[in-house]
Amino acid sequence: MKRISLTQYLVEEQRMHNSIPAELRLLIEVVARACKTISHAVGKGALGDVLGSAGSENIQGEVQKKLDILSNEILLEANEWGGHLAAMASEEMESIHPIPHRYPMGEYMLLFDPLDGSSNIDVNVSIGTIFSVLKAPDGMVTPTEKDFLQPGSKQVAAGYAVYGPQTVLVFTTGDGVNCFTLDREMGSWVLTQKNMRIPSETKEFAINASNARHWHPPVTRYVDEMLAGKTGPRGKDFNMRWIASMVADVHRILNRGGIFMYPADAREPDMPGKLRLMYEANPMAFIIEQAGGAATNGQQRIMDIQPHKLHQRVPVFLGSSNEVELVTAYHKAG
Ligand code: P6P
Repeated sequence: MKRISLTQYLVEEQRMHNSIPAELRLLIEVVARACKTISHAVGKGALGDVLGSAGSENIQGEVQKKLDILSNEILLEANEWGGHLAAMASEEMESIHPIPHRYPMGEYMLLFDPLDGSSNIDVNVSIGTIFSVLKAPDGMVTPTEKDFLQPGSKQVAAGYAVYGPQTVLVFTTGDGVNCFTLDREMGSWVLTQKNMRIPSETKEFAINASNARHWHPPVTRYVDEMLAGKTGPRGKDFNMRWIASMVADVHRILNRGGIFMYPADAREPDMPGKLRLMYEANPMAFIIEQAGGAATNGQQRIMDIQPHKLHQRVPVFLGSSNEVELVTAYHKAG
């Protein structure tokens, strides 16, 4: 494939499909540059005094790592001056972050999990950044949390970066999914995979199996049938992976198929799973569907869910369409 830069890709997409207006192109380039900065900070590890906990908790009641806070600040500072955004929202901040009055407001709203997979930071396992882009409602003057509460089907762009053996940036603007690899010597993002497609069949599933005793019956049925292997009802053997970094599990599934599951379970009856709808499930669902996969909460398409709260959680089943359809059918059968 011809190696082209992120900027050339965005300019050519706009020229050919008129799908990436200038402000959206600026947004994507600014987020990509912020991910490059985060990758550099993450890569320093113990040499950069960035490991360990920050001694604070986020809105989710989770201990914040130093890199969680640093990554959040990098994304805020990178995006507030460009005039492309009206406001931002982050897993690491309780309320939304309007653009400071000293800067012009734009028509987009950016949501992100600045560093997903934090429990893996200190042990050098792949982590990443997830982002989602919505349009500000027409006529909005002062952004409020309510303006963010749009279903995932309203997203105009979504993407993630994985800080792993390679640093990659994967995103969609609604016209397929492309992957860019960071050329660390040149400091540039280079197109390395075009129009990624997820196989509809798979032999690999991802779930935290230590929670098996807490699962609801449809999940237990679905996983047990896979564990029964060739002689069981599925008639084939399955493999399991669980990296505990959603970005890394999703990137593997985009590349070779699979199903990722974080279901609700009996541990917290009032908590519908662990993952957040607005800046984890929705962006990943957009990417997965754009690559030919499926994403549901066990009952309905994730991108059809009408949000009620900025940090609400949702059960997640996403990946190879045939598998997502089967586990969703088991939920509907009860
Ligand atoms: P568990 C990371 O903390 C995260 O939000 C996702 O990236 C990951 O898939 C999941 O939680 C891991 O959760 O319960 O297995 O540690």
